[in-house]
Amino acid sequence: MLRRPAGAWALLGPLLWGCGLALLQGGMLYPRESRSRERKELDGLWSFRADFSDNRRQGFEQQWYRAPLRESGPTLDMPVPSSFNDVGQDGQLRSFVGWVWYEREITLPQRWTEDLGMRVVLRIGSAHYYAIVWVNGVHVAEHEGGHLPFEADISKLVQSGPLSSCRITIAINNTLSPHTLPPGTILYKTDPSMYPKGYFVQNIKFDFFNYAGLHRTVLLYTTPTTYIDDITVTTDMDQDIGLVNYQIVVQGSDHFQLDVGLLDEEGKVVAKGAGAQGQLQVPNAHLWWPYLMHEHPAYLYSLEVKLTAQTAVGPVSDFYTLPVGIRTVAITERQFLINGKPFYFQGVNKHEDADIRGKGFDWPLLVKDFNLLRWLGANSFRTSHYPYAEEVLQLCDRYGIVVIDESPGVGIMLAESFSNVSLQHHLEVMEEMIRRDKNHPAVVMWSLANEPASFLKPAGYYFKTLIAHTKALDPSRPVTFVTNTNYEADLGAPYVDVICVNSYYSWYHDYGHMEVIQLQLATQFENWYKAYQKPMIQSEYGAGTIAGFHEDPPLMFSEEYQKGLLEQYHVVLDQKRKEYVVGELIWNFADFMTNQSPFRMMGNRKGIFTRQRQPKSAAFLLRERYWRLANETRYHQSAVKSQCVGNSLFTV
Ligand code: GCB
Repeated sequence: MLRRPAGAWALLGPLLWGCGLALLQGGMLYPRESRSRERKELDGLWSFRADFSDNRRQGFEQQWYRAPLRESGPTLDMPVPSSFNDVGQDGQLRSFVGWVWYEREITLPQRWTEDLGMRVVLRIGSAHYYAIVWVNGVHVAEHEGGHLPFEADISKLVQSGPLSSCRITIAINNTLSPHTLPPGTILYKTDPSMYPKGYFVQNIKFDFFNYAGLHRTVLLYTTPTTYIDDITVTTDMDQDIGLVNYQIVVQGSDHFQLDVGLLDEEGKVVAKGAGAQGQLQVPNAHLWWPYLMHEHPAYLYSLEVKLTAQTAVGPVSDFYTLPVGIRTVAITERQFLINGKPFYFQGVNKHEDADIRGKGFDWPLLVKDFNLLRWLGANSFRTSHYPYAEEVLQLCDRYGIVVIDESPGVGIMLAESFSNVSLQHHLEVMEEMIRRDKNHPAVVMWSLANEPASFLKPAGYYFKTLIAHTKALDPSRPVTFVTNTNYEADLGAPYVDVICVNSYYSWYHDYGHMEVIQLQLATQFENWYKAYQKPMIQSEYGAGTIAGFHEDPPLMFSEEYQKGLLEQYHVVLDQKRKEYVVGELIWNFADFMTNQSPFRMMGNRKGIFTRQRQPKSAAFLLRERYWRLANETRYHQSAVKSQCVGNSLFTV
């Protein structure tokens, strides 16, 4: 998190980004209620204004954060969480680039403002892309990056006077530069015969709409002033004894006691410990298994942590409960092992994307997506192309859906985006991401980037450094990035644990010629494997398809073509998965919005579901395939049985 005066930031102008962020300090535990913690969600309507002034700096020049936003001009009602782009009728707001301002006035419970033994924290789940936050006109936080949470301790501010009301102002800039993640460039168009004065566009090198706003919950939560700041859990197995290693960081006092207990799903304590770090041993442990790999997948224990401390204001306790899945992850030259058994990623790539709300978090959508995933027989997905909401990973933990957790390193193409400034930011983003997601059993691999220009000379050093750093932060998970570079030219591939390759045979070339797919795909796998002897994942493949378009013989964009193309891929995947291919992830789970272009018809149509989550023919094809693949492993028998005979697919 970057903290520097808002004024200094504003002087840099709206379209440039600062660099050299300081490394984050402290934990980023998901805010859970407990006996010692409360939370107050600030979802709902906020006041909103986009700064359409020429330099986009009027908000800073007039200090819109100093007084209620309505006093400095007209405001709109803006829902949170949501992207701001698609909720209105204004085309200019849809494509707005620069600073937008959000504001919410709230009343705090009296206790929160009076109890000096209480810490009040403001947490912003995601603000895309650069955010500055004020409370009652006082600058409290700045953050770079659109997909990870940040916090500000606002106790002093809310406890300093008689006021129980609190005005939160958040200015957000969605501009992308060569050093942001994802990167982008601002292009000023200066030909006066074609463009008005000052005209500029935001160019991007990625294929999804650059939605912006407060995409996830904004909330306040409390802890005691001496509190559990961070918990790190790793797990292992010794025969049938589950090993849970924990490390706890406490802030606020050096004199405290920590007690931990591990509870099973029945609430029975199965192990106990004390102190800031230790190992819990669980005889006959229930392992966390992926969906369809076991009759009782996704077993979660609860790690209950109790902190007691003596402070100036008396004895203090803090309680935090963390779900824990006991599982191991390992790779060999040809396999991806979960709990020592070969795991095959039969899954999808997703986007956080839907009508109207854009990238705004939405529970009904989330539940629908998980129901579709399980209907499909998918056991995994990649968070293409950025970290998803924490609630998504929580559901993955609960349902056994395995995750390749991807950073926002998408579209790293320019030489400038491999510079030290960019690398430094990417290192910090990996820290933030690992700090947030490290305890999810569902997360089995980190993906650092999607389709970077990894053939450029600086890419070798860039990925070597980034991968080493990621492994140092988390030695327990394999690391990859997703490539579409030729196997001989890729300078980052030597450092990854698993080779993830995207290819679009018979789509972006050899249009309409599905007969070449098998040869080209087999060649792709064989070349990569010969060069690296590492397990491989087909991390993207697919075809654009307009739901309801039918052509037989198949033509591009018809449902028949999408099915036909997938079937050709599956022939080769079925051969190679017996050797070293450990997964296939379809592009994409659902249609999604992109920038406007003659190559995109209302967005990218490679979904096997429409943007409204209705199936295309390919969804049924894939469903048949995924359940058949599941059938071939021996760990899931009862799951498949219930799928075949039961009314509900979700009894597993
Ligand atoms: C890719 C990208 C993905 C695109 C997809 C496509 O290789 O990784 O972001 O959306 O191709 O449909 O072109």
